[in-house]
Amino acid sequence: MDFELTDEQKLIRETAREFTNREIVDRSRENARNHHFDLELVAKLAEQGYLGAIVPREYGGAGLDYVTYGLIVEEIGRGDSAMRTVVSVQTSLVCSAILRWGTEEQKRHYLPKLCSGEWLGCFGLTEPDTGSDAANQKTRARRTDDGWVIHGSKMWISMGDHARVALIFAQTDPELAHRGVACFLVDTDQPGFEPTEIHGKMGLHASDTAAITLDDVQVAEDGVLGEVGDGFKVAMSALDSGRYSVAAGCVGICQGCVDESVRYSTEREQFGRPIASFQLVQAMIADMVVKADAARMLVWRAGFLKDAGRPNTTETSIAKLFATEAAVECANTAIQVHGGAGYVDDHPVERYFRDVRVTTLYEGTSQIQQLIIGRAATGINALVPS
Ligand code: COS
Repeated sequence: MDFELTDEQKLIRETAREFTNREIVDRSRENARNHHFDLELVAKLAEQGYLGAIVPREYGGAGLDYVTYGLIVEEIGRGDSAMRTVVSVQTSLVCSAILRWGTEEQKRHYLPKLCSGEWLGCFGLTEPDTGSDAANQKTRARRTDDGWVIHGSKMWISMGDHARVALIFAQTDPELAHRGVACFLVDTDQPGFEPTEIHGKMGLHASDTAAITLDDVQVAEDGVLGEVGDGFKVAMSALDSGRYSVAAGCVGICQGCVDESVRYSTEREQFGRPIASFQLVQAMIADMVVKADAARMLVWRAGFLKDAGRPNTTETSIAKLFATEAAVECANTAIQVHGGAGYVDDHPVERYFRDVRVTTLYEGTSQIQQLIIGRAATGINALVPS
């Protein structure tokens, strides 16, 4: 399995594995039970360099490649998807967008603070009425004498309640459709920026998920990320990184399901022997092993392409589609292996099952990934009426 990985990558993976086992695994159940967004643990992630892994050192990051970043995210995803979400949003959605589209001044202003964890960031693309159809932003930005004023609302925003800086996508000219969208770096202390925590989620109880209203929030002229009109591309390119990160986290869930199921089935006895000795149980475990391996290979491929600077949007969607669906199935199967014991949170599989469900929804549903893959395969954009 480790072909192509360098010694350094293996070492970094081992360190992330030990860190996850030592710092994350034990806290994850209590944090989920208490709906606790664990800022202390976020600080430890930052200390390890996991919040800006792909950001060059000159901007305060760890300067790692995408494959290595994926290995780290897999380990954290095995430990706790709520913490993995922090890493994905901060690194892939926020830092990667600033790195790719920011001016030198913006990079120097934001990236060191985001990498050190001093500031958290959030990614405000989704709105109450704008999910898959991301170009159709209802949030409006209008020019003023010295900048912009933003009005609208955002929905399902991870870290919306704790972020110090928010990337907010808004329409500047509805006639231009996606070419009128701009991305703004919004200071969340600004009057009119109001996050509200969303309650009642199925999973990710230890994650901060918020709705945000923007009531004429002011942004200075230099608060635009990229050019006005580039906003949709900023979002799509950030999602190329975000989807990769979600996929890597889901490889971690698949692997966690394998590990927990092997452990439980070799200890648990029925009919006078460990249940792991029954062929039907082995079939379930084999199915999870195959899914974990296949998902990992797809994530690695996407990572290699990113590191080589080659186009990877389709391969990233393939990895995201496969890994998230595989993780949903693995979590379900792992509970089956555990029987009644898997139905309570004494075992991580209960949390895997609840936490994994959102991964086929956020950062582009499975159906959006299928459209992207189908478009690449056929050359036909199913979203454009023929
Ligand atoms: N990187 C950079 N630019 C990209 C891009 C990418 N990965 N993908 C598309 N673009 C650009 C295109 O090149 C095109 O540019 P031009 O205006 O110069 O032609 C523009 O963006 C529009 O692209 P496209 O025609 O592909 O857009 P569509 O509206 O057909 O499709 C989908 C867009 C459906 C793929 C998109 O809306 C999407 O991903 N939706 C899901 C949104 C999502 O994931 N939301 C969850 C957010 S949770 S954080």
